[in-house]
Amino acid sequence: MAKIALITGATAGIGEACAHTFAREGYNLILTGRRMERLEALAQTLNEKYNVEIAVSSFDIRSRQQVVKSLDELPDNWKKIDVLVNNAGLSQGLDPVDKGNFDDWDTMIDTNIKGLLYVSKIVSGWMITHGSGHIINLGSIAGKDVYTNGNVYCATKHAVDALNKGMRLDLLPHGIKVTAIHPGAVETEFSEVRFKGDKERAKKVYEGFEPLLAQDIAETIWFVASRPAHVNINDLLIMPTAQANASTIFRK
Ligand code: NDP
Ligand code: 8X3
Repeated sequence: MAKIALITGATAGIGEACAHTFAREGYNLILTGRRMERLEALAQTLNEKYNVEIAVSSFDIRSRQQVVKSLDELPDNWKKIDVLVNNAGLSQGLDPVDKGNFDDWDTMIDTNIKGLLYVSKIVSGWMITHGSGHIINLGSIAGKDVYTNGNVYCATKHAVDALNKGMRLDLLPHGIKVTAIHPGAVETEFSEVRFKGDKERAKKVYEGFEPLLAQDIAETIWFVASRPAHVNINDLLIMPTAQANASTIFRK
């Protein structure tokens, strides 16, 4: 029987690349995100290309009610999840703390921390019932380090780092693997979302150096997910060659 992966935030960037990679490897997939039309188009592409089964579920991960209802509604045979990729996340704004926007802070905290927790609680419960599973959390270099004006986004990713360690401890007796992947700059829709649709400003973030691609992270996540049963990669930091830490990028 094919294995199942649930990937949150599969409508763009790293999540979408993970969907392609896991489908290529023969996984059936549950893909989530708010943009249903993108989920449906991706499901059709993957189904045709790789002949795998795809379930899509559209919900706002910030809403506890939507998360619980949407996951609960999945048919029972889709609830034996082998891999959960906790990928949905975002940044909003890049301002010093005195100029930060309360709504942006709520959005980042509700998405990156609380949304990840809602999904993890439900899916880890299913994994415990089935006696196996692997949770892969998308942290960031921003969860290891802090950069100017990154304040709240960095705090949310530090929280993911802590939750990754906490989940690893809590799920250890159940044989469930837990991993955090911490990328540096990856060119996706991330900066466009951070700068609220300002494409020019977003493009500048990746000028003068070669950023990571979503596919680089997807292949790394696949490597982590495909280790033998006795091997767990707890924590992995992956950077563009031109980036040393959160705030030092060598630009030509
Ligand atoms: P993208 O903006 O390209 O993709 C983000 C995904 O998250 C989308 O599929 C989006 O779906 C989903 N998402 C955002 N908010 C919500 C929400 N409220 N409910 C449900 N889904 C949501 O960004 P990336 O692919 O770059 O980011 C993926 C993860 O990687 C994030 O956790 C990010 O913090 C992390 N990361 C990114 C780095 C980078 O440089 N790009 C570096 C380090 C970490 P939709 O809008 O359809 O809901
Ligand atoms: C996304 C990368 O450097 O913008 O987590 O925080 S960064």
